[in-house]
Amino acid sequence: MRSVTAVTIMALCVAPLFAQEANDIVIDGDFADWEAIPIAIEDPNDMGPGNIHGDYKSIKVASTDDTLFALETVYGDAAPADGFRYYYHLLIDADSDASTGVPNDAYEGNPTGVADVIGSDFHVQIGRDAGANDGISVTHLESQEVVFEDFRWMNGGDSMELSVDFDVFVAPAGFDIGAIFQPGSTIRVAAFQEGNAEGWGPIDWTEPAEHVIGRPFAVDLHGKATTTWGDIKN
Ligand SMILES: [Ca+2]
Ligand SMILES: [Ca+2]
Ligand SMILES: [Ca+2]
Ligand SMILES: [Ca+2]
Repeated sequence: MRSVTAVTIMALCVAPLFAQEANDIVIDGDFADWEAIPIAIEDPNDMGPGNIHGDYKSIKVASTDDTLFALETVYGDAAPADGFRYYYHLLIDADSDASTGVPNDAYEGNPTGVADVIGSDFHVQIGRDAGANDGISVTHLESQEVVFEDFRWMNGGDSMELSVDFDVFVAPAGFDIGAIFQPGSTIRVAAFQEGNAEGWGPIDWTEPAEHVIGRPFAVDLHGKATTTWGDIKN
């Protein structure tokens, strides 16, 4: 005959492995809050040995209905204070439409090598010059208008985390692409880093990933069933 304690222990053993949701992310330089969020973009160690700090390794993306979060990771130290300039750009295809915005198959007249081209409507830049901030900004790309500055971000080791409210992503007059960043709508995200660690040499481009605004992500119940964080909360 089972005791109440035994039943309780059994219940604990089959308890779901809870994933973090974007609501739990804090921009504090501690990246433990990202552990359960899957990598959206992986990029190879494809820069020269002098530019490991500007060499993208992976990107995670998360969102609530009103805020975008990202964790950008490189092969060296993210945004280091080493005397060089680094410009990490998260590209946002806000309408998931390659025919609007600026395509990322070419940059300043040169092919980028990106295979799955997006039409970036905005970018979210972390700019660094000798360890000082040099443009922590959201830019509307077709107009080149900076629409927001000084969003929250923190770096530490190989990573940096950031958050930007969706309501700052406003296209200037004449560049309207309709309703964007609605809960449940799909955006595409990619990235590039340009800097002078190797004399404004190779630029690191990544392939894109899709992200659904505010979507709860799958939680694996020890392989027995799959549910979502949203289901669990209900
Ligand atoms: Ca954090
Ligand atoms: Ca890379
Ligand atoms: Ca677009
Ligand atoms: Ca790359």
